Amino acid sequence: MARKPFDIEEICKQFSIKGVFTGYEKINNGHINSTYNLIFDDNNVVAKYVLQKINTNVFKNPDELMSNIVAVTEHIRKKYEENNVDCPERRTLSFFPCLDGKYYYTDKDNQCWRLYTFVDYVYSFNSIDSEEIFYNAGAAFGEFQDILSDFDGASLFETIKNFHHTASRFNDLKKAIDDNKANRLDSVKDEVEFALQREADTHVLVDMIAEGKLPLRVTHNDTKLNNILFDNITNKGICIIDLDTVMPGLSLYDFGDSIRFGANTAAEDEKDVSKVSLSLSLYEAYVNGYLSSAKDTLTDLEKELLPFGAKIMTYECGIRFLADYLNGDVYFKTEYPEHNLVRCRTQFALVKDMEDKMEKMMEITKKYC
Ligand code: ADP
Ligand code: GN1
Ligand code: MG
Repeated sequence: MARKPFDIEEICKQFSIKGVFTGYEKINNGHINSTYNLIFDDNNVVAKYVLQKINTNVFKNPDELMSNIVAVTEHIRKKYEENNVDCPERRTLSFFPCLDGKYYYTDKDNQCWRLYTFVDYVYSFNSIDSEEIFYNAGAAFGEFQDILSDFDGASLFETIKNFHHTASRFNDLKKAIDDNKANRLDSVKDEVEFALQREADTHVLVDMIAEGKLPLRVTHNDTKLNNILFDNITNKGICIIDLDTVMPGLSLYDFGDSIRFGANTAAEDEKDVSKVSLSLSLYEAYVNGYLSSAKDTLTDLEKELLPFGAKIMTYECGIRFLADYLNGDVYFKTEYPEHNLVRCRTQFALVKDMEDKMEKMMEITKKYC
């Protein structure tokens, strides 16, 4: 564990928290923010917090971002308290205001920081092969959507414009192809062809929203497995984190993104694409878990489109990685020059496998509707 880095200690002093800072640990899970677990000594009792540097290149308006997050977490906490659910304080994050009352602190280098409760006795996954845990993940995201069903979506700011507007993401890719900023186009001809062949798919959901066929709900929009904290003892998903993109959206986005990440037999950045496939048993476990808590809320059309949601979210993520590769890796954190391309290839391999398994996915889904 690292000891007392000057800047982190200084930042913590801006928030009203008790105890003496003793050390921190960097968490390297996400692609966007920078996260640190902090350890404090509060009269010989260990107190833990999470400090996160907000990526303001991605989230350009931290006031709007934090306003969304504080409102959503307060709503969730209140609901659990009203229903007398055990340990409501472990079931959603609590953010600390800093001395000027804002929920983030801007340091001298113009970096924005937020501080919130560390949830103890939990674990999170970057990959999974347990159907039971993936069932629990589905149940947790289904419950998250359910608990926000009476939250007024109109009060939320759009923290990233057109975040899951797949047709708009497709246009971003076309622009990245035209600009060819990083001079990498020649090396990605196959991937570009794969993406362009599926343009028609990019309009399906946005057209249905425009026609009023699919309801906008308050959704998480980034339902990766590592955005759930699982309780050490019960193995249930106890707390949904990474709330930056909670906005009005489709249930299909949340369902689809979970499948994209969690039901892949390989990691998102596996270099050997022959290892990539959709695990039908994990798919089934998630559908079962998700529908166990969200079945009564979803319309028939939403349920019918769940398999397509999984495919389109995987495709969308693939084109975002490809566009970022062409743009010179300006959005997602990368560890080596081809990282975004490797990620794009796994996503496209998974899309292909889902296309081959689409009928099977539809059959499985029907069983739980
Ligand atoms: P990013 O936006 O970079 O994905 P996250 O908010 O998802 O950042 O946090 C990254 C990781 O840090 C999570 O996957 C989880 O393992 C851990 N983490 C984040 N917040 C907490 C918390 N409050 N309690 C315990 N662990 C946490
Ligand atoms: C990012 O922050 P993180 O790592 O949970 C991204 C998601 C992508 C995901 C791909 C705000 O999620 O949209 O699906 O990477 N988040 C943002 O792994 O762009
Ligand atoms: Mg995350």
